[in-house]
Amino acid sequence: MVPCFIGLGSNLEQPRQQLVRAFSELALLTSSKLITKSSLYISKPLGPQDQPDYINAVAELETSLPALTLLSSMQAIESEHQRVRTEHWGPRTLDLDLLLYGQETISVEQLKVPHPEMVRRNFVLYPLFEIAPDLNIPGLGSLKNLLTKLDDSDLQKLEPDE
Ligand code: A4P
Ligand code: MG
Repeated sequence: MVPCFIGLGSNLEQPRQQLVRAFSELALLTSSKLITKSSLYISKPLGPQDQPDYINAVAELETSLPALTLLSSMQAIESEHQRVRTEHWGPRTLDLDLLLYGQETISVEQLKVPHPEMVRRNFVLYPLFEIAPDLNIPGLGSLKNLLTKLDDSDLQKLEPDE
């Protein structure tokens, strides 16, 4: 089994419900086990600003699926959420990004791992740190160190009963 981390994001159609549902769908993936879920975080949109705030979170999965098969399964979950792809970095009901696949570096057309944008995104690194503080990002060093370069001023952690 390979430990993997998946970033979840939504800013349309009841984003919190989208993420809660996505966590349970990830838990049902074949040949995989959902290990941990981070808290949910409210974040300001990166990219076009004329869109609602996002809810973001990270999940840890153990899987024996090959990385590209895992990606297809994640895209199938996105489709079930009626995700319609419009503008780049535009609003979406559900976005699932494969952040890390063990300690592998993957660079094929459909899949880049570690996710190339993750180290610049506080809404990815803070939830990741919450569930895996000792993580190493292949080619980029310790998560702890990467986190010192990103502030969390526009990020708000949601407590479970909020
Ligand atoms: N792809 C390559 N590598 C990966 C990977 N590691 N994980 C390919 C997932 N997919 C990967 O993705 C386009 C293609 O990326 C896929 O076909 C896959 O083969 P997409 O999700 O269809 O396209 P997109 O969302 O328009 O672009 P992109 O670059 O994926 O957008 P991002 O990076 O996901 O950003 N602001 C806040 N606060 N929170 C957010 O979550 N998200 C975005 C979207 C913008 N602003 C945000 C947030
Ligand atoms: Mg994406």
